[in-house]
Amino acid sequence: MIMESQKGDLYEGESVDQLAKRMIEHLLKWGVTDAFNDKQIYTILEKAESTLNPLPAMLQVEHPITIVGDIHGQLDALIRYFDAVGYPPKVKFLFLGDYVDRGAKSFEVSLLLFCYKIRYPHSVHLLRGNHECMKMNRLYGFYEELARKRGGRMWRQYQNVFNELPLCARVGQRILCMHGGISQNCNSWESFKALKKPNTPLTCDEGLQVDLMWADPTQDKCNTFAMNKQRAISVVFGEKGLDVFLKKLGLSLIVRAHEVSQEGFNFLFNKKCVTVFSAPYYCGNDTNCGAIMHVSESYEISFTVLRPRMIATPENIEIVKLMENNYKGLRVASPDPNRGRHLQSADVPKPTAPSVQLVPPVTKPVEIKKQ
Ligand SMILES: [Mn+2]
Repeated sequence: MIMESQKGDLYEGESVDQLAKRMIEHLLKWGVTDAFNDKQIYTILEKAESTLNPLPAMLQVEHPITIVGDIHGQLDALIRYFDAVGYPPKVKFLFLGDYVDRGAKSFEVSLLLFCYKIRYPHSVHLLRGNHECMKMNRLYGFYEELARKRGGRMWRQYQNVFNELPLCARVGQRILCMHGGISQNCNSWESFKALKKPNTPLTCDEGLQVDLMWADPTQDKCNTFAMNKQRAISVVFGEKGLDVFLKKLGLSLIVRAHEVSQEGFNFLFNKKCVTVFSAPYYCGNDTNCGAIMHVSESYEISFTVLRPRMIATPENIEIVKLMENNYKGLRVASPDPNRGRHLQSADVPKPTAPSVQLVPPVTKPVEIKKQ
């Protein structure tokens, strides 16, 4: 205890920005927060809350930008992406939520992202996933992790930060990003402008906000919207539903996360919807890649893919072989499977490239205040 108070005292008087800088460096180097006492963590959480608080539920961000899907506490994967493509603020990032639960380092992942948000509010944008809701992260790992590492009171303060996360972001004027999907409760930009960030478990579960965090696309017969039976919440949306939505809002592409994808990304509906999932080897028992998506200045889309990091042992040799087999068909060989694998533009399906080839907006895009 004496040690801890000395550590706090040692840095008495340092600014929140200096503290955030030090925390980023420590997390990147050691992957833990042991050098920081609870008071310092609360300082970061309160600053994150006050930084996010003025933001509307829908952000306007500009490209070039790199979009990151579910991370789920996989700190090493997040750092591998940064290593492969660059760190904030040099590279601008939009995160689509689900920072916590499932993986072992939800605390460290969320803290690292909050520190980046505090230091570079215009280069790091954070959206809310369904796991940044109390009823989810109470049950799927984050609560236990934090109770073990810091105590249950800090988990409560975390909910105050999560409540301030925006729900969606428009990139330029052609792309809309969210964690889950689209909603039949949305007919215009006015719906988005009127949208409030939900701050109770009840308001997380209703209207447009629940679909933004929970909805899934479906290739089934459902052509518009139907109940999302698999998740027992929100909706599934089909191509026709998406077409109407895109047309009404003058958009070309929806980027969402929320579902595991074998290659880390997955296009649907004639490249009008893409899923980006960034946690490779999800939960330790899935053999999926993780990917992040780059949107260039001219709306060209490309991906950086991470293969799951897995070391063969006598116990898991069969699954390692299976994984290797799965990735045979991938388009580019990776010189180092544990580093980012950059697909060349020729190898990447081009959903929306270049901007002139995008489906032209039918309605005139509405100006939305930049963040
Ligand atoms: Mn999710």
